[in-house]
Amino acid sequence: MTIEEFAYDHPDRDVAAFKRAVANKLIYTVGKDPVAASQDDWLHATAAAVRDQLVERWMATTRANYKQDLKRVYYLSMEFLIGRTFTNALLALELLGTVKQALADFGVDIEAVTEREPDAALGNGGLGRLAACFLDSMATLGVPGMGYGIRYEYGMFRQRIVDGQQLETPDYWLTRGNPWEFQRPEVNYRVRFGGRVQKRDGHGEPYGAAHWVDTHDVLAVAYDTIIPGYGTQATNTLRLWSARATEEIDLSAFNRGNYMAAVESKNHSENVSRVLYPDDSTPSGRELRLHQEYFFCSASVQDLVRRYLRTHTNFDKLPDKVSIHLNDTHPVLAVPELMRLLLDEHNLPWDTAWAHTQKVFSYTNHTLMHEALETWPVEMMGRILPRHLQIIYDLNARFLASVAQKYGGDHELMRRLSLVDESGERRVRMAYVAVLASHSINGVSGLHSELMKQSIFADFAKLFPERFNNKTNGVTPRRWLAQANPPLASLLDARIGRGWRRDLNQLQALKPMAAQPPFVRAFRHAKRENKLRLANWVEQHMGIVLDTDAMFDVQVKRMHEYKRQLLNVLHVITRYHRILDEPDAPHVPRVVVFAGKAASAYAMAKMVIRLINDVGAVINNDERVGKLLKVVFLPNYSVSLAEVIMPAADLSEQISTAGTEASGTGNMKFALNGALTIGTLDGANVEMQQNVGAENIFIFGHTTPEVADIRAQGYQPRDYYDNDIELRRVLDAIRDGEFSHGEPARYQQVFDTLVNWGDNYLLLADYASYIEMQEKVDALYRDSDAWTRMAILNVAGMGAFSSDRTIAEYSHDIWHTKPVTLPAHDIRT
Ligand code: 4GP
Repeated sequence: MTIEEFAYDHPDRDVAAFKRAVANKLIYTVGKDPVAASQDDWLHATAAAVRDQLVERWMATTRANYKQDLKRVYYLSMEFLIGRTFTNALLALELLGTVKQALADFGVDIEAVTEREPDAALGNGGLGRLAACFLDSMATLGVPGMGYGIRYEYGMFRQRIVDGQQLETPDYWLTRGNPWEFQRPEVNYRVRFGGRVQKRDGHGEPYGAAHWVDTHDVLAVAYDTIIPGYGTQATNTLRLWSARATEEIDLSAFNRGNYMAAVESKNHSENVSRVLYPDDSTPSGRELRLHQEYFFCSASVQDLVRRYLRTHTNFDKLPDKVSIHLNDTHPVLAVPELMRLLLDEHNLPWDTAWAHTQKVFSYTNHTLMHEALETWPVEMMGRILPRHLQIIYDLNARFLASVAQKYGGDHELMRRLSLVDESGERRVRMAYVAVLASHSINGVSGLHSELMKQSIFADFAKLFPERFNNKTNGVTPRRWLAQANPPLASLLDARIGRGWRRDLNQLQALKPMAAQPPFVRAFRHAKRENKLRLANWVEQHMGIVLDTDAMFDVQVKRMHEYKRQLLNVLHVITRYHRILDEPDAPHVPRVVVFAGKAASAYAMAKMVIRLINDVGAVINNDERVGKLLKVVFLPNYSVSLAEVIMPAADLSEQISTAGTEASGTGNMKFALNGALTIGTLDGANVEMQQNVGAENIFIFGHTTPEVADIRAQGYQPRDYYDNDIELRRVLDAIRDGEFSHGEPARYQQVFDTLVNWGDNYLLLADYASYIEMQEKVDALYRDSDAWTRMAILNVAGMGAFSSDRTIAEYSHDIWHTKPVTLPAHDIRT
């Protein structure tokens, strides 16, 4: 069903020619006889044939970028959560139908082949997936951009659920090779660690140039992936760095029979790009993380400076030709690294180097969560990156001197603004380095950008108000609608044309169609197909049969207390109790779907996963409940699984405590695929409400200022427990082992967290309004036409949430880039 309906290739595409190309690749590149080829072999052969076509565009774009001497944007990110590439590439090339037919002629099913491709899961969550959407939009808009990151050998861990609990296993995604990347052994840079700093003769102190000596070096080797634009020839590059030892094995140790010692140093060096760092709540491996951050920053900055110097003889034009964007603080070491190169290697005076640096850098903040705001112990940084620490000190001294000049000796202010936190173990505040070095600092939704100015950067926002701005996130409609949702995509194509792929505002044309019964039916039919697809997935992978008439109520995202999956569980249990109490009442059947990974060291998040599974086990096996309620936790949430889940949702749960979710992007993907949102006024939900209309979204709960008030007045969660009988029954059920019979005390801690230990994220304060809103959701679902009309109006209102809009704003307001000019491409839009 899916791919067939979606195929829309040029009629003159030559299936026979493509077959020859694939057969050639299979035989001469993969080295397999077609009669013996596995699905993986077909995938590799087909990918190689498809890649050839991308390469032509790629080279044309690169040539044009050089010729037009355009300003380039370097998007530095520790994470790129790309997912699969195969279908995305076929859609970009408008080759899906051709390839499907070519493979079918060989007796090969394209969907089976597609399923063999592993996800490139080089990211933890929203921040990494946003980076991937941005690459897609930059290419589509012709922004001369390049992503820089790390080629982790092991991406995001695979999650298995065993006895209801999360089990992490390594994700070795490169087992069968990666057909999309080009290794560039000749593009390599020496990245230095440790050692010590010597003053350089003839340069004045302070702020002079220096020699960094006696270092331990690691090589960064480039791997390039092509990022095709949609409906354009423009094609960009994602360059990922892999660590190589500068010296191969120690042969003398090897000859002495000491095999472990022979490879030890090599392994040590190459560990730098081995594993994606789990995330900030894991204390272990901090030092490795610092190595990773510097490793990719140094290689990237060396690379972009080298590229600049290919066409320039001095640095005067650097700010006109180069923009470096910091995706959160993880790449902040690029700041002192650029300064080091300009000062120590290219002999620029400090003031010139710093002026260039400030014009080149811009920074996006993605979270206000305290634990995610990076700081590095001065001791550690001094040991691993002594020259960079020195540069940061010099920056700080100059900065604080200028503050003192302006505000007199306000020591308290200086203490707050200092790049170094002196309050305990001395630590470098990486976000402050980013703010000081950047001409633009943005948050990722209107609300978040405001809160950012009022909270973590309050003092800086007063000093440099002109630097702060907002860029609300977006998602790429190519992957998140065209690719993920063929039934809806082909319906839209038939009714409003194909242009929405590049101009999502065209979805507005759907508005009047919400009143047309045939369209409403067709829309519902598309949703049904998607629900069936998800139900099949669940049956195949989990053996649970879902009723596709039931409302699919979905919460998928990282597991975190602030995202409040636990509040959703409280609602589920409330429903369960109501069904048991009143078996004959007209309950609306629901399937409650969860998916998401918990950081391995985050005990509470893991406990919530277990609770969801335990609650599911009880409810799903309770005959009294039957079809009225099912609870499923889908294992190993990933980009490719999200592509199955998002289109199938009726209800999207975006229920974080107001003021905690920077933006959210899942919220956008769901609404774009025709789910209705139940959510708080948090992150981009606020702007979604404005765009789809307050009457078309289920908003509940306390607002950000109300949350602040409740906290200021001394929040007492126990009052809610004492005064709300239904809530009390739910919490008691958790505490008393209703869902953990063998071990009644298993969830005592969950109970205590909410009732006795302060309920940090105000679940109990929002419970009543959440339940009330869920009742309204049920009432609407009973009227399936009204529900579908509202879903259509949601899709119609999502034009603003394309990452093309976001990137156009970054490009215009922050990077000041012009698109590359290429011959018009003949894709029909
Ligand atoms: C996430 C934020 O939590 C999410 O609200 C936002 O939509 C996303 O970034 C993209 O801006 N942050 C992270 C992180 O993923 O690691 O801090």
